[in-house]
Amino acid sequence: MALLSFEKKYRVRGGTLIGGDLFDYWMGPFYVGFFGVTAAMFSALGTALILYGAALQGVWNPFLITINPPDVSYGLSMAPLKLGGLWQIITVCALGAFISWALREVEICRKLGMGYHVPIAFGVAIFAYFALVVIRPVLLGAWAHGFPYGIFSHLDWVSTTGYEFGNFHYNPAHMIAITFFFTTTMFLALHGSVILSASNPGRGEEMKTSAHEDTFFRDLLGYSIGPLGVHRLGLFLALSAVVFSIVCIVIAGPYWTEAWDQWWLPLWHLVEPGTGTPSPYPGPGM
Ligand code: 07D
Ligand code: 07D
Repeated sequence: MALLSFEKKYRVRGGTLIGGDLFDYWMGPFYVGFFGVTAAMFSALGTALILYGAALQGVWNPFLITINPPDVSYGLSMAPLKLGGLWQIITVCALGAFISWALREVEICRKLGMGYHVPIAFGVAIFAYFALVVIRPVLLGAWAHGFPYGIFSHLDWVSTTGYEFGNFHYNPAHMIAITFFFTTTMFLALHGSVILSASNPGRGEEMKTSAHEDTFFRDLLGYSIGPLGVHRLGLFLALSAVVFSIVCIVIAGPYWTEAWDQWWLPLWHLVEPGTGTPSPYPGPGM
């Protein structure tokens, strides 16, 4: 079915979560919906407040604009606008915009009678942001632990927070998250390349289908996960990467306050577990 007539067939009323027919229409190719309107409002307010913060800061270089969270002395209370209050309101706007966007995705899924995989996947990313700017700061007792909103300043936060725990690479959940991220890119490269190799042949050559793709991997590895399975696996790997990222940052501070390499020492019997004193006997392999 041609794309335009397809769109006509599936652009139907209904499936909204709230407000019935209100905003149940399209603007050009975009579905509006109640949550499209709230997303636009939250983004506009958040962006305006970032620009206001930039004006207060007197800096217009996009790399250097930064909206910082309040000082640790404000704990979990509201701070004055110019001393972190802006960061607090922008955080609400960001969460409002991201959640609206996810709910707009849900409405589109409902209209099309599709599964909710896309909004669920985006929901996991939103949860990572929520963990960084709400869950961890609340567990640590101050909004000051959220990250600043700036292109360079948020990199400084990642670096400083990492070094607060010595070598952050020794955080076990960070290791698992990184392994999932690396595996995701490797599997996406394998999937993308096998699809292109089969379905985008040279001029005059015949297009191959999933039978060839499956056979390639059976010849190579003895097993092919199949056309549906590879997408399940991809989604699982990508979401696991983010879930373990959430774990790695939420445990850093609320659960573990020392350098992360210390976490491993009892395991290798280099120190007496729980005492921090060197073990009288050498660990395995020493
Ligand atoms: C490609 C989809 C498109 C999205 C893009 C991002 C904005 C921000 C804001 C001027 C993959 C659009 C950016 C709207 C403009 C202002 C105030 C997604 C794609 C193109 N980071 N981060 C970037 C965000 C965190 C880290 C780039 C957001 C954590 C490191 C971009 C968030 C930690 C590096 C950016 C967020 C962290 C980056 C490219 C939210 C741990 C880089 C992002 C809301 C997760 C890289 C200069 C990208 C870079 C980079 C945005 C959170 C670490 C500016 C919106 C606190 C180490 N981050 N980031 O392509 O070049 O994502 O930085 O949580 O090296 Mg970041
Ligand atoms: C939070 C983004 C959410 C985005 C949303 C959408 C818009 C709209 C509009 C385009 C989670 C925003 C959308 C704004 C855009 C338009 C139109 C994603 C989020 C909702 N690390 N590390 C991670 C690696 C080191 C440290 C995660 C690698 C050092 C800290 C991941 C290395 C030290 C934190 C990761 C490395 C250190 C992390 C990030 C290598 C620093 C975190 C991915 C090879 C000295 C963060 C939850 C993620 C985390 C995190 C990877 C090194 C510190 C696993 C590969 C040793 C403090 N690191 N890291 O979570 O877990 O995405 O966040 O060296 O906080 Mg690390």
